[in-house]
Amino acid sequence: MYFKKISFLILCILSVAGSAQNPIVQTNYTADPAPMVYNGKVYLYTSHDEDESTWFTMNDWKLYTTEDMVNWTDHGAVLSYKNFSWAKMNAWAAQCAERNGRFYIYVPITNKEGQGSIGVAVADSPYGPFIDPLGKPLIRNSNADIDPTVFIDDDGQAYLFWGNPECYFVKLNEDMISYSGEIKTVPNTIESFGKRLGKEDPKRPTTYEEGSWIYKRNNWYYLIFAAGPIPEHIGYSVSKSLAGPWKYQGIVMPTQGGSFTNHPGVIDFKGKTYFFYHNGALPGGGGFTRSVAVEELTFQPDGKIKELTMTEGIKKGISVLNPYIKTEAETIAWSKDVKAMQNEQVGVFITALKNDAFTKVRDVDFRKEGPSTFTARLGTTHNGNVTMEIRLDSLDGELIGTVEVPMTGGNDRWALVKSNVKKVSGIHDIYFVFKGKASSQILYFDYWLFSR
Ligand code: FUB
Repeated sequence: MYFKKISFLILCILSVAGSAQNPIVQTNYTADPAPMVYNGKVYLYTSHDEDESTWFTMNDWKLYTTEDMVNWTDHGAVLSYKNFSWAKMNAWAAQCAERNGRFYIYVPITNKEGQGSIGVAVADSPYGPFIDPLGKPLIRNSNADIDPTVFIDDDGQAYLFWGNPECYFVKLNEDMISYSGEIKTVPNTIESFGKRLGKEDPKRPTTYEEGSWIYKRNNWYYLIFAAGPIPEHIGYSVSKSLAGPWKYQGIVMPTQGGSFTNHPGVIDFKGKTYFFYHNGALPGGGGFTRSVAVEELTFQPDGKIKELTMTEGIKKGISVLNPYIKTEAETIAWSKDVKAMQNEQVGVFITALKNDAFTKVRDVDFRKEGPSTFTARLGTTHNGNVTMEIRLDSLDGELIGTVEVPMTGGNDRWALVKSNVKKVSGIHDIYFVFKGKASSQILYFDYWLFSR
C-alpha cells in the first residue's frame, strides 16, 4: 500500500511537470471511460464530474478522440440527461456502440420518480446529435440499473450488461433499442466474482461492485468490473459463453489513484490492447472530481491479464500529426491551467486561465521543408501584452514564433491572426505557452495551422 501511495505521488509530480500523458484530459474532470474504435479512430465517451463537485454532480457525457493515443481532441458534451424527457438527474457511466452506421449510446439516469434507469439514444454520427427514440427508459428493472455496457458478438447478437450490486444481462434486438427474453442475473457467487474481503455485507458477498465491461479475445469473454470493497479496484472473470458460467480470475488494477471508484474500458486498436480507467490525479481531483487515464493492457500466454498499476501513461504515439491542416486548439497531449469550453460561435475552444498556462501537442511532423507562417483563431478581453509563444520540445525550448493576441472583447468574437515562424523541420512536440498579466482568462484559442 505504501509503495502504491508513493508511486501515485510520483505520478502527480510528473503530471505537474508536464512530462506525463495521464490523465489524458486535463481541461475538465472526466470519469467512467467508454472507448469505441470506429474507422481508425478511438472515440472515448466519458461521464463528466462538474468542477468542485462534492457529490456525483454529473450532467452530461463528453467525447474525446485520438488517432495516435497521445493527442486527444475534445468534442465537448455530446449528450445530457436533459435530452431525455423522463430524466431527473445523474449522467453516469455510459457506453456507445456502432451498428450498421448508426451509433447507440446506453446511459444510466435517475428518472423523475428518483429510480435508477437505463436509456438509449441514437445518432447517425459518433459525434451526435443523439436522440432518445423511446421517450422512456429502455431498462427499468431495479434500483441497481446503472453502468450499462454494450457488446455485439461476432454472430451479430448484441448484449447489455449492467448493475450494482447485481450484474444483470439481456439480449438486445437488432434495432438496438429494444430487448427480448428475460433479464438474467450473473450468479453473485464466489466462483463468478471472487470472495470479498473486509466487513461482511450480505448484499455484496463477492468482489463484484459495478461498472462491468465485456471484452472478447481468442474466443474467451472477459467480464471486467469495478470491484469492492470500497475504495474500488478492478477485477475480472472469464467465460466461454456470455450466458456464463463466469470464473473469477483476479485483479486487473489494484486500488490506487485517490478516487474511491474506478471504472474499466478496454479496446483493441492498431495491434495493441488499451485499458482505460479513472482516478483523482488532477489538481483538485478526488472521488467526485475524477480523471480518465489509459495504459496498454497485456496478456500472459494462457490468456490471463497481466496486472497493471497506474502510470504516467502511453510513452510513444502511434502516428504523427500533420501541422499543415487545421488542428483544433483542444487537440492536446498535455496542458496546464487551461480550460476547455464550448459556445455557439466556434464549438469547443480553450481558455488560458493564467500567465504561463500551456498546451502541448506531440509528434508534430514539419517534414523536410518546414513552414514559414502560422495562423491561429484566437482572442482576448485584455488590451495589449497578451501573447502566445510557440516553442519546440519543452516549455522553455526553442521559440519559433510569438503571436500577438488582439483584443476581440469576448469568446463570442474571434480574430484570425497570421505570424511568421522560424524554419523548422522534422518531428517535434509543440508547446503553446500563453502569456499575459491579467489574473484570469488570459486568452481563448480555437484552432491553428502552419503553412509554407
Ligand atoms: O460516475 C458515477 C458512478 O461512479 C458510476 O456509474 C460508477 O461506475 C462509478 O464510477
